[in-house]
Amino acid sequence: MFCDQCEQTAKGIGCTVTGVCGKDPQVALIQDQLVYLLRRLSSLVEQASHRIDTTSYDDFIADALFATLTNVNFDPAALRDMQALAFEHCRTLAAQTGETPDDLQQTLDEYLKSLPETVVGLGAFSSNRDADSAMQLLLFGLKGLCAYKDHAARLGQRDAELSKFVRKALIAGSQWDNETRDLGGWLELALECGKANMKAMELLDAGNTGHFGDPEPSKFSLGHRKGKAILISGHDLLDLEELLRQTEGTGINIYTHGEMLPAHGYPKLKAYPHLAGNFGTAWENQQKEFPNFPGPIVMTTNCLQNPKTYADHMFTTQNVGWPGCRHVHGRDFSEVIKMAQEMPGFAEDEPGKEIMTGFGRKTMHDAAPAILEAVGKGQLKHIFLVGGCDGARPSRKYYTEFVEKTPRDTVVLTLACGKFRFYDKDLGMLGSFPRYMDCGQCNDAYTAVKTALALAEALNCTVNDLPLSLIISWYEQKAVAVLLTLLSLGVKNIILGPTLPAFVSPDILKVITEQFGLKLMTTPDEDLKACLERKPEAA
Ligand code: FSO
Ligand code: SF4
Repeated sequence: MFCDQCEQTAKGIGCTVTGVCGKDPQVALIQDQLVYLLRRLSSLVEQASHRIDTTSYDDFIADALFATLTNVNFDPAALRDMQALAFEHCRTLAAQTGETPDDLQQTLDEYLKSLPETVVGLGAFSSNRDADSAMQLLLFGLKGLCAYKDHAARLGQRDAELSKFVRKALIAGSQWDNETRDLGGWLELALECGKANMKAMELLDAGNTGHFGDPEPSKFSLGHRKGKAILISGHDLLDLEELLRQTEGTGINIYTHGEMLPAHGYPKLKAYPHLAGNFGTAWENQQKEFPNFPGPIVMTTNCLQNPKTYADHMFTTQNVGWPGCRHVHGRDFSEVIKMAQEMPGFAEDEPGKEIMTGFGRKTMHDAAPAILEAVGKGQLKHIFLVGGCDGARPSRKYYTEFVEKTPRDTVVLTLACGKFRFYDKDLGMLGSFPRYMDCGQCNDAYTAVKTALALAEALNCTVNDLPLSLIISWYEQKAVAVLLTLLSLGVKNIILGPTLPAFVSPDILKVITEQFGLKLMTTPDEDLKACLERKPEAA
């Protein structure tokens, strides 16, 4: 196997023996083959799009590509089912044209055996390191985009142009060793992926706020209540809503974990009195924290880790999978609820610290005039966006230190699971603003971008002229998609950490650093100083 798609890739080069994440060579191969099948399917869907409604195929492509993202699906049987469905879709569409091409006249096994070596593991690269690297940047950004697109579609939000872009990018990737594009062409496509990802995040924002209301600043507890309990993690708020609905009146309390934390800011979700609080911290601490939870655990998306000691009461939903874990079909949580009733639950009430979330797009938009006034009066000197993924690397303590060291006349916006590095620190207030404002999940980078654009527009300047610095932590491919979005919007001087992606070649890194001023994190002190001393571009 060869996989270098995430930040924890082995030796900073690639996982070749087995994945640091727990993905084994068999699963890696099935996922790579699935990506290839999705490329093949994309070209057939693109042809068919001129004569039929391709929505269901486009939904499938996003859903299946999402399953190949880091820490989503480790179940060979479930992934094989997706391969079979992809192949079946290919044959159905080909048959409609009246002439089935030779490759699709084989069985799936024959077809997979005939795939070129370059497909399997992407380890067999072409001779052009830069084109390979740009192609990976595009594919990984596309995986992140498809995660958001898939969530949005589950909430009824779709966009035909976005689907068309996904097809185009997948088709382009299947021609990458034919030198169809030069490096500039590939990078252009990667930035186009960033723009398309902005659309995907916008759709997801519309889906989430349309269903659950606009997030509002809200407190939630890190403690727990006496009684039966279910823990739910991941990003799928619809799964959470359905679980809340099905447990109403049962006496079972529901606790969020990881990226489900921002649910506490959504009016329709926090209205359920048995949404009791948040348990645990970021995804990488699951194996340490989950054995202490006295009820079943539901994983709705990444980041799933090997449930070594608790697989018997771990459930997965949607396109998430771990072999041996029970899977919830059609949002029917009855098995989870039954297990919660049989498990001990919490023996005692334990009040915990209260934390804030819910600084969503509308709240931030409404706060823009006050932010501008505070900036104008010199009361608010700088806004830091410290957000992105968390991960296991010890150097990530940088983010805790960075936030702790931010001066008192600055505020910190955050999003995604990177917040767990500092979410329980008391940063106090700056005038009427809390100094710590949680905008939500990783897809709520949309909120941060919209806020920055609104501030820039009001001041008649660019985002790069604002007293704003972006300190981004990355781990998996959604962060790659968000980074591409920021670059596509011309956002400069981002500080990225904890390491640079292994798949970025020196030449591509040179382009990105020269054009966008992207920097690798150094020390909290050095980076803070540089952010605070940076002069606006227009000055
Ligand atoms: Fe984190 Fe995992 Fe949301 Fe990612 S839980 S690392 S960017 O999947 O998606 O922030
Ligand atoms: Fe390795 Fe990350 Fe790929 Fe898992 S997803 S195999 S940890 S590079």
